[in-house]
Amino acid sequence: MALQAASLVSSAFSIPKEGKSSASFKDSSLFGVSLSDHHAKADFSSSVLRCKREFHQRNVAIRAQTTATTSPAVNVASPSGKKTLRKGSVVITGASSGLGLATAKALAETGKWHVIMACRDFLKTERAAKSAGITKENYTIMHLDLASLDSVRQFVDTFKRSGRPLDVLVCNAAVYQPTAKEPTYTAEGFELSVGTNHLGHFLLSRLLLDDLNQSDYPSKRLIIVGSITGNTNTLAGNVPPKANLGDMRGLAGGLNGLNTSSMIDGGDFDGAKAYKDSKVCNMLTMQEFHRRYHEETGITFASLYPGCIATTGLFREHIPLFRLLFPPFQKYITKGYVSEDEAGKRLAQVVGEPSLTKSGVYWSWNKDSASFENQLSEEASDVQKARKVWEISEKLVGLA
Ligand code: LMG
Ligand code: NDP
Ligand code: PMR
Repeated sequence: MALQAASLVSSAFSIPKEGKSSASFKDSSLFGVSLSDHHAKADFSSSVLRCKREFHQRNVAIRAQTTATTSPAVNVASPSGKKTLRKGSVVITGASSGLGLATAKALAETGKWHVIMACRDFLKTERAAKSAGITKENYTIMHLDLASLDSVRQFVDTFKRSGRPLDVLVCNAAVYQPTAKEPTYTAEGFELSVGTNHLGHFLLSRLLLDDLNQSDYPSKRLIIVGSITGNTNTLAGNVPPKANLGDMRGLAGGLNGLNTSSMIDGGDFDGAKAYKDSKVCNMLTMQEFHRRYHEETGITFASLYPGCIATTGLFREHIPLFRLLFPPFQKYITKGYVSEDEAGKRLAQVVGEPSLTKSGVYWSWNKDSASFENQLSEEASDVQKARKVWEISEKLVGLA
């Protein structure tokens, strides 16, 4: 512990050495003091974005006329004869609890969205939707187990056959195994955290990209939930064990723990590190999507850190003492805490807000809950690493 604390303090002080040092601590306020003011930046960028969006909408209108699509018309006539935008159709993985459920609720409440809750436990999800008060006509549950690539393919099939359009895909589900001593594996034999959080979502979003592209909705988006803990340009990202993909020899070997390591960098298994590494992969994947497909498709690719939602099921495998102390620690000491409701509203903004259409952005929120474009760490914004993660991952999931 003493060693960990010492290394935390020393790494905290060495942060500014990293390339984009001005970004240090931007994600949060510490001890109640905001370390930088993002207001001006957020306001400025939103007006730029408005212009961009208007331009983009005109583009979409033109493209929509030339693209054959099975989606229902984007504008539907209301009883008064007035044309209004149809309901958006959004898939959210891991919507049975925590952030995913809160986002589903926030979107459903607007009456503008139909939420497809893509979950591994149907009954749990049904109960969760009911107790969150999401009304029947606003959601559909479809089975998806991200720890099985067969299940991912089956989900994609079922979704396509449902005839629903895909306007926004939110890759939100995750597992975190901070106390596991030995690795466990997905159906295909990938270490569970990276297998579920990254590889499952990688296949899902690759297979659904075309459906997103076919959508005639004014703003179509692919959102992958990232985190501050994968970003070593922040204090939180310097709490050991730190994310580090290294040369990715473990990933290239298939993370199977047999003839290769279960960790991306080839090291010994560490559940907390595997989770943080998986979040780095999520953030790199979002940017690689942006570089490869944004111009051609007009799809907005984004990731985010919604704040520290210290009460969710993510910490279910942590020791009881941690689960007891973590929420007050985040609430009163780091001030990084957000409620599930607030975090759900933040992700719902990234799904539907007209001001958040910029692609390739990692969104965060300041202490007044205003969104701003945050800086990723050097590793999480490394172009070569992003390409390498993409190329290795497509081999592992059978796309290349
Ligand atoms: C570890 O365990 C595992 O060992 C590791 O293998 C890995 O799995 C890891 O990342 C996952 O988890 C976690 C364990 C040790 O955590 C805990 O048990 C609890 C952590 C929660 C932090 C508790 C802080 C205690 C403070 C109590 C506050 C509650 C009351 C608030 C009420 C306020 C009323 C006004 O995790 C640790 O590493 C914890 C280390 C403990 C050090 C305690 C330090 C106090 C916090 C001070 C923060 C200051 C930051 C300093 C930096 C300043 C730089 C400018
Ligand atoms: P929860 O544990 O509450 O939610 C995780 C969801 O993922 C659950 O619905 C869970 O399903 C689902 N899930 C797990 N494994 C699979 C699988 N194999 N197939 C399908 N679904 C699966 O945690 P959070 O709400 O906190 O996490 C949501 C996202 O937010 C994650 O991406 C996390 O990394 C991110 N995040 C969380 C932060 C926090 O402070 N909590 C901070 C930053 C980012 P089930 O209900 O069946 O277990
Ligand atoms: Mg962290 C300074 C702010 C800050 C923020 C915003 C977080 C977020 N954390 C901060 C600081 C600290 N944390 C400090 C100073 C410590 C040492 C006491 C600390 C410890 C800590 C632990 C042990 N924090 C954790 C853990 C976890 O097990 C969580 C984790 O890393 O999961 C991968 C975690 C988190 N801290 C956060 C956030 C958002 C998490 C949840 C992880 C995530 O979803 O990415």
